[in-house]
Amino acid sequence: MDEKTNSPLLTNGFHLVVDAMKLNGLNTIYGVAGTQASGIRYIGFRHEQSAGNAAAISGYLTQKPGICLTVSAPGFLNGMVALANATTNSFPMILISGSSDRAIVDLQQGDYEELDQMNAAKPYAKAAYRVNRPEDIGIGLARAIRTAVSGRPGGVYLDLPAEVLGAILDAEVGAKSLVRVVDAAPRQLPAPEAIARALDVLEKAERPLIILGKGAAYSQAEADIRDFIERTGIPFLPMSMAKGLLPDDHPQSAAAARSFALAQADVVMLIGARLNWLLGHGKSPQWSATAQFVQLDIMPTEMDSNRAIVAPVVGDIASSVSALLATLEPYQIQPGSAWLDDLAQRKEKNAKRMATHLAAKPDPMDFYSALGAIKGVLANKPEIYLVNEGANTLDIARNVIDMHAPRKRLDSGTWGVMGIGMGYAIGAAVTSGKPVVAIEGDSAFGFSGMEIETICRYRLPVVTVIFNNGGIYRGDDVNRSGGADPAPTVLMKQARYEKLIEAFGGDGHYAADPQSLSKALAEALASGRPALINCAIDPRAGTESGHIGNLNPQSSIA
Ligand code: ADP
Ligand code: TPW
Ligand code: MG
Repeated sequence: MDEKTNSPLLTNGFHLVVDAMKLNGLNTIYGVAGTQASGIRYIGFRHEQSAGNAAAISGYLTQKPGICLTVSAPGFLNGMVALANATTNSFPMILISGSSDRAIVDLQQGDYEELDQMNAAKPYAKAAYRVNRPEDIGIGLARAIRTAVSGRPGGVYLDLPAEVLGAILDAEVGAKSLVRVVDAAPRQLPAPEAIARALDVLEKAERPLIILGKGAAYSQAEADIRDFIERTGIPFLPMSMAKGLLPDDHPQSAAAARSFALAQADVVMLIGARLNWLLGHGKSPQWSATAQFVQLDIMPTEMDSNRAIVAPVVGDIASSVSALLATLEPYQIQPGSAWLDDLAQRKEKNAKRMATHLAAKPDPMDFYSALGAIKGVLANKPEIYLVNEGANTLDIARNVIDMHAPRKRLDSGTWGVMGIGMGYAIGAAVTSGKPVVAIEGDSAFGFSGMEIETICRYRLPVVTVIFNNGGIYRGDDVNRSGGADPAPTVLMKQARYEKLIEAFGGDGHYAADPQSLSKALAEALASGRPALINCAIDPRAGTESGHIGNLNPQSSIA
């Protein structure tokens, strides 16, 4: 009640959404054309896809769903790419979109921004819900939060019709309708027999190998994971976003002997990593046909998805690893010494090859010489986030740049998608307040490049390094179709990308050799200001599709 007028205090649907968010510890909205509300930080983007990507990565980093808010139809669809990508990568996020009058939408009578959004979202989201009454906003958001973070995390769509958002109701009634979610992602304990089975299999292994995936990184169980790896002595391989879970220079890392380790391992333990295309589906020739697989995952149906799993451990990774540790004592797990020697030899050989690549000083720079410079600058800065997308720029940076802390490497992920760059960089900077370096292929950058303005507007400590090789994969292809147009994969090599950020008051740099690149990056990081380094890379240096040229469609006719 308002004491002066003796009439009830009122609220509306939008404010209820905000209050429901705050009640659940969600304090940031990423979106385009937002409405202000006290106590909520609103980050306004130039495109919904980047807003959605920022929300998704904040979900990955914090274990709380990132919130993206869009307008209906086109704004919703722009955000959907990010929601689908979040679901594919198991990142918790909620896309909230306003929607038009359903009476008109459902009869397709042509409303402003008409689209049947909920049904459009369903196939690409973990779940899609609609709130049809303002008093259901609280329960609707609670349901969205729980769905996003429990079990395998993912993207949830929450449809809010304009009339619900605009509805007026008694503030007290509204407040009472809100729901605080208790234990949104409950622990899921593995069965004791599953733990014993896994340890039995590991005990019999001669050449065991542990693969760490981004599910392991998400679960924030790195202390126990490290303990388990060190106590068993089993070599490990991190998937790209699991780099840094244990430092890349850990003596048990088999990363420098990756192909050898996959092909030779006789028992493989997957911790929060799927046997998808990124692991050759677990099949030969990449893997031994007789290797046995142990898998830790929260999703029961992930087991046997590509290859038989002899010891499935279904549970959350923190609980599962902790149970493994608690039960480890009587087991004699000991990788064979021949295995460790073989791996060490391979590592040394490959490390020498890498050192030669990095030491070469080609002019113009190739990917290795540029990345060598960046590696040097980042070596003692474990707190820095590294965002990475492109083809060669992605594949080679993943191998060259060591990570020393968990959840610092954010990249194209399960889809190998382009366009996450600036959104992830902004999400990481906003969530953590820490500096971000985004290493971007010149093509990859273009997908979210306008968000450079967002970075400057919010004065975020993001340094974007563009690997400008003048194209997609390479910059030297020629047009073979007969016309005067450039080849389809060619981009403007002479483009002065650094001028883009200068237009918005950020610092632009151009680097054509490793020394200038090191200097520019060190300066940019020291300043804490938004910066962009246009890095000249030899257009002849890359290969088609980077390291996955073998996945391109093959045809016997040219
Ligand atoms: P990568 O790409 O790094 O190999 P994936 O995204 O393929 O990793 O696999 C991540 C896996 O981790 C998914 O199968 C997902 O179900 C699982 N996962 C995510 N969070 C957890 C968790 N907290 N506990 C257990 N498993 C999890
Ligand atoms: C949404 C296909 C894969 S890699 C790539 C594209 C367009 C760009 C590679 O060029 P870049 O890197 O970034 O300059 P480099 O170092 O090799 O020159 N659309 C989407 N996602 C993907 N993956 C593509 C297209 C693709
Ligand atoms: Mg390129």
